[in-house]
Amino acid sequence: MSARNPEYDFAWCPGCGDFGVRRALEWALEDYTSDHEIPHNNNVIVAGIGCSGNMVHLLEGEQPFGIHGIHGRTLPIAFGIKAGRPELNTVVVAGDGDFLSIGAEHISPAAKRNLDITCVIMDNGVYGLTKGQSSPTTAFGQLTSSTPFGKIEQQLHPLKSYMTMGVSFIASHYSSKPRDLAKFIKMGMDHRGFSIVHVQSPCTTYNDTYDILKGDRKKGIEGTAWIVEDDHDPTSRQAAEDLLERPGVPLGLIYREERPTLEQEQEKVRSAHPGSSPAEVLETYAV
Ligand SMILES: Cc1ncc(C[n+]2csc(CCOP(=O)(O)OP(=O)(O)O)c2C)c(N)n1
Ligand code: SF4
Ligand SMILES: [Mg+2]
Repeated sequence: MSARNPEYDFAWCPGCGDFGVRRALEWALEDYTSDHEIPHNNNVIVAGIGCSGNMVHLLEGEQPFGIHGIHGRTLPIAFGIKAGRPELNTVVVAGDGDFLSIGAEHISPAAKRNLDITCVIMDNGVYGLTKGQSSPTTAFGQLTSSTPFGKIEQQLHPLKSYMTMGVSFIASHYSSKPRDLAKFIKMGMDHRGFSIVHVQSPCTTYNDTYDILKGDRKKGIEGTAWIVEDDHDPTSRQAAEDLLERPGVPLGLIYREERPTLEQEQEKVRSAHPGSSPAEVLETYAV
């Protein structure tokens, strides 16, 4: 897909956080495309299945290539794209259910490979498209359509999980700040390696967390989102881990590590073993 389908009729609910993420992604793509002087269709968006996955059809302006894939399988699809066309700027867009539940098994291998892609994860703490079931990021005890007596599993901390799995770029942000969010998505695209921008993107229909995140003085609610201080050193693993021990939702760059990408490692092997035929390569397995 590289052009909009005029007959595509999906619409997000009014106030859905995904609108802000879409705006941010459009800005980030524009910046990346002009900075790197590449044509728009050198960007590829790989979408999961969920309200968030519809992002790929709803982007405004010049269209990147897009694949609306399989629930939970954005990362294998992105891996295939990079294997065939490593020069493409490949961006995964997926929801918390898609990425962190059915798709979770793919995160660690992609992180270990340092696959050079950017993931924009829209976390609304619920399965929006299928009508509000609990997801890994739903709070403990929360009532949802699949947990009518309260969720009995602990809530996942995605940012800590990403750190543990060895993701080389981790940012956390919020859909209501699209300008700032765009900067972090662009930084993720510029980062050579596996980057995740984890975005709080509230679902106004099944899990409206705007007040919880922003706070509301009149209702006596203190916001849980806080901006990462300028003196945070994202290159320090210890500093990132300490930061993630603080309660609430940090907004900013948590961690960044420069290390070779999968492609660079493959290149090292290729140049050390030039011209090996498939038969020669298979022979090495027999030893
Ligand atoms: C293999 C498979 N399992 C389950 C589904 C049903 N399904 C579609 S979307 C979805 C959950 C979506 O939640 P999330 O990824 O958080 O996206 P959101 O709608 O909240 O943006 C599920 C379970 C499916 N389409 N395919
Ligand atoms: S159900 Fe929730 S996530 Fe889906 S479009 Fe509506 S507000 Fe957005
Ligand atoms: Mg969701």
